[in-house]
Amino acid sequence: MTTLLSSSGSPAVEPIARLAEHGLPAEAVRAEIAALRAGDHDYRDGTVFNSICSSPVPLAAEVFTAALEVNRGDDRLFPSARQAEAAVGRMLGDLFDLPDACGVATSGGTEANLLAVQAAVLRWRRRHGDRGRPPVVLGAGAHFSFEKICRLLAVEPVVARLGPGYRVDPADVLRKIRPDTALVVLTAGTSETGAGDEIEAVAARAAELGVPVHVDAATGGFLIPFARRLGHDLPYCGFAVPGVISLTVDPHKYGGAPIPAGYLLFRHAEDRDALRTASHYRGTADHFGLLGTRPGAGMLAAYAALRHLGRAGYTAQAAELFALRDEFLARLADAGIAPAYRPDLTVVGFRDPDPEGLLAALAERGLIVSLARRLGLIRVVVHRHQRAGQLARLADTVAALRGRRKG
Ligand code: 0PR
Repeated sequence: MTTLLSSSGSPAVEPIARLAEHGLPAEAVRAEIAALRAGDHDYRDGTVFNSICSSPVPLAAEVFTAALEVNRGDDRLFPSARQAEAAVGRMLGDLFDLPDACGVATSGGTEANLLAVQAAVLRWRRRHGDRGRPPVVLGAGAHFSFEKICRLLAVEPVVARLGPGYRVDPADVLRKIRPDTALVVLTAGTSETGAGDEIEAVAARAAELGVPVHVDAATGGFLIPFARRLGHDLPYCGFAVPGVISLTVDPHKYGGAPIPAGYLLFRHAEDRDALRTASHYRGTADHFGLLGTRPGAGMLAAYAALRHLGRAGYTAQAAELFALRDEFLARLADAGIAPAYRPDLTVVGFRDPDPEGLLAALAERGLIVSLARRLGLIRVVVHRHQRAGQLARLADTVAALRGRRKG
């Protein structure tokens, strides 16, 4: 097989144009896969600074690979996955102060957010009928999954502006609520800046107005409760506030579980039940999510991560991540680089006169950071796969590149 060199300098496999009549020996296929994967980054190699996902805890990886055939879409064959899903739901419900948790395992945050909005739309339609686009108030920091969701569900997005620290401005959210608002979406840890919206300030008042709140804690769900336990002054995230009716949390982000593992929790069983689809076969479970055939391995592995780490394990992880973040911020400060905001969680952002140029120069050195385009910020995500030395090297490289430009 021929390998070419792609523009990024990594080997690229020659495009395969057809399905060959005769299959290749396993060794040849392995070689092709190795060539395909040669361009991939390894979380451990000190180059990945853009990702909210990481390598799973080893036990969760072991459980996942041993359960490759488990189809969550057929719980007569694989009752283990249903049981794992229910147990994960109860553990997450407990974490977010919802003792009678009722939820749905999902492929990740996008599907969980979609189902949350769909439940709100169904509720709205019952009250307002089949015509019109249900208005959904979203912070300007909401994840782009909501763009897809608004399009798919014909929902009208009403965007509230951001306040200090890139958290949504609670007063603007409340101003944007109308009598027919179907849902307010708040984010507990945005993907761009890690900002944790002030849920209590908004949800209690929204509840008085009769408007339900969905919390997208896909990114912050495995950080905020533990950071608060460590004494960090972060807004509460959970169901103890009236008005919060659903919450997205992704074990495959900071939960130590492999992809795919997302979860949507509902306060009221009727919201989940509104999403029910019966299968055509007797004895096969009803579906609440979007996907049919789906890996049971995801929930078995998430179960393993949650049981193995426990509250103490996640608290220790949060402590380590915040220490790494603070060392990184100190190293940037030594080089005269100030963050654009005081980070709530593990996402550090700073400005640069030529962000595109900086991004490209870092990529040339194999270092992957992101540019949060709508905010014009260079974005560095601190995660469990990094070591302090790797973040220090990144800070030094950024400083050197900026120095060179000035000189
Ligand atoms: N909500 C929030 C707050 C998120 O951060 C994300 C994903 C989602 C919803 C959607 O979740 P799924 O992607 O699981 O459907 N946040 C990451 C992001 O957009 C996803 C990601 C992760 C992208 C790792 C790149 C990467 O390397 O940054």
